[in-house]
Parts: sequence; C-alpha cells; structure tokens
Amino acid sequence: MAPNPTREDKFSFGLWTIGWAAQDQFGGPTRAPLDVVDAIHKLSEIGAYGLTFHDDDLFAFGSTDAERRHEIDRTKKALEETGVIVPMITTNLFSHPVFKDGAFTSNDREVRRFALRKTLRNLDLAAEMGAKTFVMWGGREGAEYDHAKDVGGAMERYREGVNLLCQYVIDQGYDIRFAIEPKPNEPRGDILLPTLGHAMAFIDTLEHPELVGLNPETGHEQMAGLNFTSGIAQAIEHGKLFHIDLNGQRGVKFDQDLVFGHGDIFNAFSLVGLLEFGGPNGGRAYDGPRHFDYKPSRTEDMNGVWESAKANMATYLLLKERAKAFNADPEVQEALKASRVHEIHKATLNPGETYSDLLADRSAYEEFDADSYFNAKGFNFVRLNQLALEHLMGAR
Ligand code: GLT
Ligand code: MN
Ligand code: MN
Repeated sequence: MAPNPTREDKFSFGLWTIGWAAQDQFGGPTRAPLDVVDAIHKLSEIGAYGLTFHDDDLFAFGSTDAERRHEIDRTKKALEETGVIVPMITTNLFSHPVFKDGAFTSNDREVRRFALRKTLRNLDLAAEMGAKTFVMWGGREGAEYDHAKDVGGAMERYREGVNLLCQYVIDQGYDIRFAIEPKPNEPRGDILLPTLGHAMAFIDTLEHPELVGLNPETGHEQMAGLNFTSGIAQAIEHGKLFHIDLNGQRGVKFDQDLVFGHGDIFNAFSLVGLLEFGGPNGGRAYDGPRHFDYKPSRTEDMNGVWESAKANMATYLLLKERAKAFNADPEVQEALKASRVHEIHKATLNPGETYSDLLADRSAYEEFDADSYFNAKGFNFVRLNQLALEHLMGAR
C-alpha cells in the first residue's frame, strides 16, 4: 500500500491536467470541463498542496476585466477555504492563432510585443496569487522549415524578451523566479531550447541569470531520447532546478504525458532518489513543488481522472520508500564501494598540483599500467543495477 500524501509532500497539479477535457488531434473531448473551484476542493481532499494554471485556464482569452476578476476572486476564495496554494503560474502563449509562429520569437514584431504584454499582465497575477515560480514553456517558439526561421535572430529576440520580464520583476519587487521548460518538438516541428542543456546555455547569456532556471519535464527529455535523471542531476549541479514537471513517457514518440512512473519506472526510481536523497548518501537535492504535468488518458471518465491524479502521488511516495531502503541497504553500500562511485568526489589533481607536476609524475603515465585494465578491474555496475531493480520491485 502506498502512503497517503500530505501537504508536506508538496504535490501540485496543473489545472490543465486534471481539467483536460481529452480533446486531441483526432477527436473531440470525452469529458466535461472541470471548474476551478471543484478542482481546488478535490485536490485538497486527495492530499495535494498546490494548483497551478495558465492565465487562459482560468479565464478565456480575451475576457473582460470584470470576467477576469470574477474568476480570480472565486479561485482565491476556494484557496482560502482549503489552504491549497498556487506555487507556480504560467502564460498561455500557444493556443490562440495569433501565436501560430511563436510568441517571443514570432517573425511578426507586433505578435512579439503582444506576447510580452500578455506575459507582463500574467506576472502581476502571479504576484497577486503568491506564486514564486513563473514557468515559460515556449511550445510555439520554433519552426517546421529551416529557411522559415533565422534561429540566431530568434535567440536574440528570446533573450530580449526574457531580459525585459526579469527587469519587470525586479522593478516591481516581485518575489518571483522564472523557470524555462524545454521540449524538443510538438507542437512545432522543432522547438527552440529543445533540451535542458540548450536552456542552461541560454540562461547563462541573460542579464539576470540568477532569476532564471529550469522546469524540466521528465517526458520531454525522453522525447529527445535522453535520460532525465542525468539531465536533472546536471541542472541541479548548475544550480538551476527551480521547478519540475513529473510524468511518464514511453520512448521517443509524441508527448504522452502519462502518470509519473507509467513510462520508464527505472528512471523514475533514480529520479526520486536524486530529488529526495541526492542519490546514494547525498542530501535532499530539491525542495520545491513536486508538480505533475500529466494528461489523464482520454479513455477515463472523471473517476479515472482522480484515480490517475492519486496514482501520480502514490507512485512518487512508493518510489521514495524504495529509494530510502536502497540507500540504507548494507549490500548496496558495499556494491557502491565496489563500483567506486564515491571516488568521483576526490579531485583528480592533488591540492596545489599544476600540469607541470602532473607531467613530472611518472606514476601517472610512464609507470602506469593501462594494460592491467584488460580482462580485469571491472567496475561491478551491473551488480549495483540489479540491486536497484530488486529494491524497486520490492524484492528486498
Ligand atoms: C502544455 C505543455 C506542458 C507545459 C505547460 C506549461 S502547458 O500542456 O505540454 O508541458 O508544462 O505551459
Ligand atoms: Mn509533456
Ligand atoms: Mn510540462
């Protein structure tokens, strides 16, 4: 049995996830829309602590100020009644036809200016709702055809846009940081900032890199054929894991947005171990929301929607239990030692050692027996991985 989630677990859900009416490219909705007030009450009941949303999830694009205010106020009331919070807000810069060639990087300058205005307005809402993270998923920033987009120019415009948003947050005194969410493709043929690595490099070129980090989505890294635990570990090492979207994906194909763990469970196991315990023997690596960005399958009715929401949290908590047991197992500790995993923390050079000292060190080269690695000195990684699998399966 999975433990019951509590607020301390910091589980949050996008309104667009549990509220997805299940329309897709090939068919209309199979479920009725979910009202935000009902969503908040139900989330509270099942043990989640947060709700997140796009501006357009709460009030339709083009709503009047009065309509907008009405929805904001009834959302705030439900939040007060339940104690649910809004840890993150994001802007819809992808649904309306105006964004068909992107938002901050559309070839059309007027669209770019409109996109910035829409985002600035949504930053005010984020501040009003107390959201500390502002996600930027640029799903329409990209192209289908190489000659249709001057990528260098587009990156300049992306940078110009994000720099402006950072300046606004600073000038308003908002306690908000940005988190860029990479995705390789879909809806565009190729999306700018397709992976965590691309986004990290981009962030380092901004005027206020300290205000901008990452919102990795596990499934998006897999869509690029990448190992998300490794990518997220590199984001942590770079000080850039500001938020996370957890879900499931089975291989390199369309964005499935399955329940967390319903894709590559092995990778999910190592990720939870990393987030909660920093990997074997490490400290807690991430303290922010555990945000599920999944789509309850089109086959499900509302009961199935809530079962799948609970499944995300249950899977996470089960993996956390398993990761803890894995770390505590003396056999695992021995296997880690045999695999020399901890030795990576020892600097390659001695304190103060220079390349001249290294060049003078005969034991490092002339006397070093490289051939002794042939047919001997294995790293025992498979044994370690089997122990991980046995813990994951509850066999230990
Ligand atoms: C959209 C996308 C997600 C992003 C959301 C934030 S919206 O559903 O597929 O991955 O996180 O804009
Ligand atoms: Mn996705
Ligand atoms: Mn996402």
